[in-house]
Amino acid sequence: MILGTYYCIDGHTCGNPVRLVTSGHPTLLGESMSEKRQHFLRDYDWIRRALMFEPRGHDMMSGAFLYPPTTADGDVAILFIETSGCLPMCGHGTIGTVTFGLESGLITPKEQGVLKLDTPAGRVNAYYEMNAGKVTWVRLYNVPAFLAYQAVPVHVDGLGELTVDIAYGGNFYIIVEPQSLFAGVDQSCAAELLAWSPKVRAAVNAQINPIHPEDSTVCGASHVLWTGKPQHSDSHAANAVFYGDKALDRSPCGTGTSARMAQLYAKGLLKEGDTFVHESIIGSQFIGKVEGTTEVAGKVAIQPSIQGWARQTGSNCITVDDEDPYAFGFQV
Ligand code: PYC
Repeated sequence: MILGTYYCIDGHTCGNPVRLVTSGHPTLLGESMSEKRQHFLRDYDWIRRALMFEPRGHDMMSGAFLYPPTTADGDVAILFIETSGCLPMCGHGTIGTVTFGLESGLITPKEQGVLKLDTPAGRVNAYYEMNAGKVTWVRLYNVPAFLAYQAVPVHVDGLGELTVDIAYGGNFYIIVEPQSLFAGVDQSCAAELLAWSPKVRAAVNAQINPIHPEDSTVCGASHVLWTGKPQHSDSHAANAVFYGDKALDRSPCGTGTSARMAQLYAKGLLKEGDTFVHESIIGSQFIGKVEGTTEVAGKVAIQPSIQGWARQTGSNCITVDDEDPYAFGFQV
């Protein structure tokens, strides 16, 4: 029996996949996208697994469903799906979703040039430029980002002692800067990062398990952000973000860049108004900016913005048939 048929626009944001699912949306209960995300996780997570994992997806696969806005002034709501789960917020996913949604006519803005987005993490405004039916760039004003824990010593089995920071930028990030056990990100260390990251994440969550002070459903450090020197002279820094069980983000990671800017701001290394060009493991760039400062539950936070671009690569009609032994995906 066919359990679902999903039309999708496939593409990428600065190299990382975005699969915008345009049909087959389950009806989700709840007032806010955070509540709808909980309902999806409870009853429909099989759709995420079927569309993200092999044989229909792959380790890095990431996507989104569009929903009607959940706020009076919102244009559209986004539910993020990924191999790592159902994220509260995804920066590269937002840039791709906005691009493909506008280009295909699925999203109609109330006001040209800006979209008010309802995401599980909260309001995100996306400014964009469109030329001859193509979106040239998207700049998203993300949810407030903050440094949650600084200089946490953590013992990682098989690796040793690391010192990490934990910052929030729409998801909680474990930030690992170069130190005696880690020389810094470059393309040749991808295999090591894939092997170490799950251990670092498990050790940090066993010790701390961060919880967002305004939404306890946003909890646990889901991503590990390894930092390093950039390849391009116009980038300020490079990073490689690990997510799920086997993924290294090919984009510079929007929520990760927000978390990194919050960490650097808290340490006095960035100030309000500063631009921060962040590079991915493949050399693609996001332009981040500390737009302003605010507070989250009494903690200093920044208002980050992230600019990037996305391209469509094709369209897809995916079926999930319960007679297929791999209907709900697998990982090797
Ligand atoms: O761009 O925020 C992001 C993101 C999260 C996971 C992968 N990319």
